[in-house]
Amino acid sequence: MIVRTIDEVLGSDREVTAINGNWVSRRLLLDEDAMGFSFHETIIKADTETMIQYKNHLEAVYCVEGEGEIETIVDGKVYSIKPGTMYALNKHDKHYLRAFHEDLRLLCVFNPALTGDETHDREGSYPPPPYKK
Ligand code: 9YT
Repeated sequence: MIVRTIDEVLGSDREVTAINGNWVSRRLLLDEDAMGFSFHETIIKADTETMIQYKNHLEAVYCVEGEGEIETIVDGKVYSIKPGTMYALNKHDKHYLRAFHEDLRLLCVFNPALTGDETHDREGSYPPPPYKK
């Protein structure tokens, strides 16, 4: 059994901030926890826009606080995000993530699991997971 609180993650090496400061990710479950996925609470800072495309991962996101939107870049479709909204990037969808005038608080699951300190590269992606024997 793994039991962990957000207070244990805050300020630890499981709390990762985007290079541009747009988000902070508190990684409650990581690859080393051997669940087959990672599980994070992510705060998207108010009044920010972030381009994301997870080429090597699938991600599902559930909003618990704040309001914003995603825009899929291939077709310009805009989807509003508010508490109770879930979106799944099942096609490695390239998108903009925008938080409106308050922080967005999101719960995120990644498959494969993140290993710990990943931050977005210039394409808004994370590197592939390390090869495992
Ligand atoms: C929703 C999203 O992808 N935000 C960027 C950070 C990511 N969720 C993470 O690493 O927790």
